Amino acid sequence: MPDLRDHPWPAADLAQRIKAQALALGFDLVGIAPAQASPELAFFQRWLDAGYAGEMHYLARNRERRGDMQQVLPGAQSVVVCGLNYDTDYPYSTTQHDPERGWVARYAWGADYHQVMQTRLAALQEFVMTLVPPSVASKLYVDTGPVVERVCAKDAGIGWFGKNTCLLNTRLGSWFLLGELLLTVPLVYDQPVPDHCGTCTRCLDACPTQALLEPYVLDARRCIAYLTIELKGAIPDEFRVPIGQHIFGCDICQDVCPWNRKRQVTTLPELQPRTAQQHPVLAELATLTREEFQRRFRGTPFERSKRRGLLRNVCVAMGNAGHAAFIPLLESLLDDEEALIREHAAWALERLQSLRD
Ligand code: B12
Ligand code: SF4
Ligand code: SF4
Repeated sequence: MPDLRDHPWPAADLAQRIKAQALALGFDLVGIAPAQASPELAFFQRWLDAGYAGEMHYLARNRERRGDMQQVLPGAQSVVVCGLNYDTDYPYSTTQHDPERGWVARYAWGADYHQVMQTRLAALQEFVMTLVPPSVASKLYVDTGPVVERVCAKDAGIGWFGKNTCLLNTRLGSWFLLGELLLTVPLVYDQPVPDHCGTCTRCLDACPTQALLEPYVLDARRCIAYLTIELKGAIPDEFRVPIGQHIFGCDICQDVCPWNRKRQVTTLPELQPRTAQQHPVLAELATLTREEFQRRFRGTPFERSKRRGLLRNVCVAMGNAGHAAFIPLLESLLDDEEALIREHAAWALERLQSLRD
């Protein structure tokens, strides 16, 4: 058998083979961009300067690297961007109003997507390495790397920036996650696609916390996804009522998007909803000990908020649900070991009282 690495492929053939393999590995979208500074990266720097990142200090810590792929992988020439559909055949948050349950963002209903994406990207990386000379370097990232992923994906022709800041694709709407493979080899590149938001402003109008300050600008400090997952301390008072029964993330600005009406669901077993995560019973979550939390949520996106963050959110949701049956549970949380949970339980009891008056 000849070693393919002795016979490097022409850029166009190589690009085609990489894309075909990405699809064979289960990705739903794939595109390739040159690893160069994109004009949209200027927005990222301005966004940080405006303070919209809140406590997500990791974004500012390596801001130069995020703006320059050469610092991430010296000699980088190409970025292969892969998208994974995570939509499943279940209703949108905007149609669900069960006072007994909390609402969880769609991406968090199954296994932790970082793992799901990483396994496939690593397989793609291995495949590419069988086709290129051994001197070619590569790096893969999903979410947590120093890469502004939506910008790479836009450059790779995967979709356009929606006014809700999500990347949208005509076939999948915005229900897809992103991962990248950086390579020090030139490939044939895709072209960005045109904007399809037009005059629509549904996402801006629907956001309950006015986190979308204007089209394409999200103040994370106001976003329910940030408040329920990334924020470690107390949820500012002004957002507790608008959060409603969201206990982990938020999809409202995607649920109302006309591009998400056409549903194409994933068959990947890892991303199928697990009942314990999808629409959990608030009363069950309120009584979880630290050990029970770990057992129930190991390997899931909930590990990020920890018990402390989740129960803080559960208190807020119970207060907003206006359900008198929650009173004894909230009263017992007034004695929780975590001051954060005690404070939010007290707020929720007051809120329930005010709803009954
Ligand atoms: C920090 C972060 C967050 C923060 C801030 C989100 C935000 N909009 O900035 C919070 C916690 C709020 C969040 C929430 C969510 N996130 Co998030 N998040 C990230 C992360 C780690 C960095 C994003 C970032 O750099 N933000 C800073 C802003 C400035 O960058 P940006 O959002 O990419 O915005 C670009 C455009 O808006 C454009 N732009 C800005 N202004 C303008 C103006 C004009 C005119 C134009 C044309 C363009 C433009 O340039 C910006 C870049 O410079 C990425 C992973 C990554 N490493 O990139 C995931 C990521 C963006 N998140 C993702 C997801 C799935 C979500 C949620 C749906 C999860 C949920 N349901 O709770 C929500 C969606 C909320 C929303 N409407 O964006 C996916 C997005 C997939 C997609 N199809 O778009 C990513 C890519 C993770 C992944 N690997 O799949 N997230
Ligand atoms: S995720 Fe929710 S809170 Fe954040 S911008 Fe969208 S609608 Fe607003
Ligand atoms: S709701 Fe409308 S404006 Fe917002 S992202 Fe979708 S199409 Fe664009």
